[in-house]
Amino acid sequence: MKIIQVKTILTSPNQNYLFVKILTDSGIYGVGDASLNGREQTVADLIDTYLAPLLIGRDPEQIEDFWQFVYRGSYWRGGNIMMSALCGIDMALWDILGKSAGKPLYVLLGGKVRDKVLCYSHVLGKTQEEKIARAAEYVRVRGLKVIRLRAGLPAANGTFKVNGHQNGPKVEPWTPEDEIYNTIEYFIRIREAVGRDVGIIYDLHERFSPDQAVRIMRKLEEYDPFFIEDPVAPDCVDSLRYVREKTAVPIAFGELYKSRWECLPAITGRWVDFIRCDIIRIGGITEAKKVAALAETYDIKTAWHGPNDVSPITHAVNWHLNVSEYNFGIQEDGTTDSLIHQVVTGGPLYRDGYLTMEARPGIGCDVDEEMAARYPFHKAYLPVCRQEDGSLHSW
Ligand code: CS2
Ligand code: MG
Repeated sequence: MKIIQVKTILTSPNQNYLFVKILTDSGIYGVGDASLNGREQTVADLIDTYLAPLLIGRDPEQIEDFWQFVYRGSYWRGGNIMMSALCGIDMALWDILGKSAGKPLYVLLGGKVRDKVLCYSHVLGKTQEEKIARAAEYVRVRGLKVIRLRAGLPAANGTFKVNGHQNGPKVEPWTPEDEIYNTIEYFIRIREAVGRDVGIIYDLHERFSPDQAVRIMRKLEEYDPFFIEDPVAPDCVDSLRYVREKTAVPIAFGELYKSRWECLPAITGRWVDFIRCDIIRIGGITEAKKVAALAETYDIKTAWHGPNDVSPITHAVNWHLNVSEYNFGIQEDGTTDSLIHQVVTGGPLYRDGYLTMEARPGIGCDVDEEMAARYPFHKAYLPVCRQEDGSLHSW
């Protein structure tokens, strides 16, 4: 089998996505997700200009070799653009392998070790009051066992939108003292609303300094968070260690990591309880199985990033990893946006607190190119945060 064509597909059903389709001379093709919110066009250009020509004529079954060839062979290693591009290709190659073997991806990864994939959903709503009411409803009506929250300053009008703006980033205010207070108050009210048996996750979105994160987490200890997500920025590894040493709250970390080497101190130091890389950002399935194996070695569970700005293809890959990994912890469920399901078919669906998926050979998804063309891509920016004095802060 030989690769004969590599296509990139940009589309925007409510949200921008980038897909990779790799065609072979056998008639089998594979699809992958290379979406990088706010930088989709750049990733597509990298694939079209540099990587696609390297794939033509290659054996699609040499997945590991191509990964190493791109990662090490280009001398300039990694980064978000390169790893997202590599992921789109990596997923498409695994998809081809599964289809040609007639086996679902999870079988290629070692087979099922569980029947159910526990997931958590983000509680949406404009105001805190609305979110508190919704949280209780999610549990009662939708059967969620674990929910996730993020306060969002009232001044920011509840916005934490990921499908950004076309003419430049929207500026959101950031007042840490208000946010610390809000987070603590909001968490306690949610705990009262849903009771003791529901898991509550809180996303701090890498926005706090280590001492601010510790202040929040210590106050929340007695309210039993399932975990606190991304308390500090990943740039300085000592920040995470500082937080870990000062609080007993479980920590999940890693949606901004770009490789297994970036995860390494957090794993070997046991500074996290859950590793939650975004598998697009670390270069796909080939790298995710290595991160999972490293984490297993240190008794750390996985909680792969799964927002709605990655497509159902990635949600499906997450599901295949989840059912075949020994050290699976929980899965973020971002599968609810409906328009994308017109473009990508076959992804997992939410049911009663779990993600379920009908297994088919390969990843099990397909991209409808005609549908994708009906939702033309347009450049969009993620928001930025500025503090009261005008200075920029991590979003
Ligand atoms: C978030 C994401 O799902 C999450 O945990 O942190 O929504 C993140 O903000 C987006 O993926 C950014 O595009
Ligand atoms: Mg997050």
